[in-house]
Amino acid sequence: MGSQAPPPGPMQTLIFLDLEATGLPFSQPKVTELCMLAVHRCALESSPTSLGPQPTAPPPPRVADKLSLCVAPGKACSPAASEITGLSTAVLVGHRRQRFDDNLVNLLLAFLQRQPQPWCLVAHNGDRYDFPLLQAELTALGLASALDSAFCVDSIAALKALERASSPLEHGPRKSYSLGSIYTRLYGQAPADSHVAESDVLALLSICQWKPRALLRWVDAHAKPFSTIRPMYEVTASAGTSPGPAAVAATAPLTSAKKASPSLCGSKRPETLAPVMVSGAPPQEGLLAPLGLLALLTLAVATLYGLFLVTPGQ
Ligand code: DCM
Ligand code: MG
Repeated sequence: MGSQAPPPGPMQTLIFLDLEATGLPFSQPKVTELCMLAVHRCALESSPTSLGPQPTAPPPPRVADKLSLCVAPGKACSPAASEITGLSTAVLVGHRRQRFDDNLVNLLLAFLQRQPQPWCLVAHNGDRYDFPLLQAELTALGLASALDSAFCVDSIAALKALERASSPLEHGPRKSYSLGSIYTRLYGQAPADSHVAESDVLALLSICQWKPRALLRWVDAHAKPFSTIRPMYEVTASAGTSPGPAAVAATAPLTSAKKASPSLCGSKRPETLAPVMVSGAPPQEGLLAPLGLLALLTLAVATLYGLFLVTPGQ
């Protein structure tokens, strides 16, 4: 947002968002599951503040809209992503799930348009993962500005601020700000079904209900336009509704972001990098031809030398 842009004013709807995908940012992931849960700010304004050292997780607001979709990613899931999410490309295709296409974007927009504006997307580690990934999927469809009227905040930053404000004198060991760790710290038990988009969204909503009015104040002060989010990786926009694998020409990542390190995000570990292939051929293939030639030459020289030795008169 430029310095002239007017402040957006209080966010009317908070859209809690979680994406599951084929892997971590350096693998240029594609979405496998998306969940959005929309609540009006009044639901949080009237939500009771959690009391005591170990409150129980508050129930979600009775009035909330929810959209949860599985998506065929069009590329393989990493083993780690499949393991934690329970989703694989084969299963998603087997269940005839559709790609992240313009129908899905229309569905998202129709869902958003039912909510009073301004809308603020809230995602845990959203600045490094969910927002740039969503922007990459939109950009691949040539719809980079589809969510330009939305705002967004990362709940990791929000919860850090809220926890620090609640115990400013605490100087313990570095805390983890993974969704599971915050939830467990606040409510004394682990959230259910981590890495299922809907469950993660519900856990996210719960931690945001810990101090709901302080959270709203923080969101109003820190909401930034979604248009400021750069795609996670460079994509060539495709025309048409269902891009095949070739239509999304992913190149170098635009952000150095990765899903938060273990200290920030508990179980989130970077994957091992796949070996780099040059022009589609394994790197050792190029060495085999000269080595073979060398071996043949050595054999020929040795044979000639042997013949020379056994030739009578030499
Ligand atoms: N992810 C991963 N490996 C991890 C953690 C996460 O590949 N160890 C990817 C796949 C998940 C996505 O990040 O679908 C989103 O993670 P989360 O479920 O925490 O939102
Ligand atoms: Mg998740």
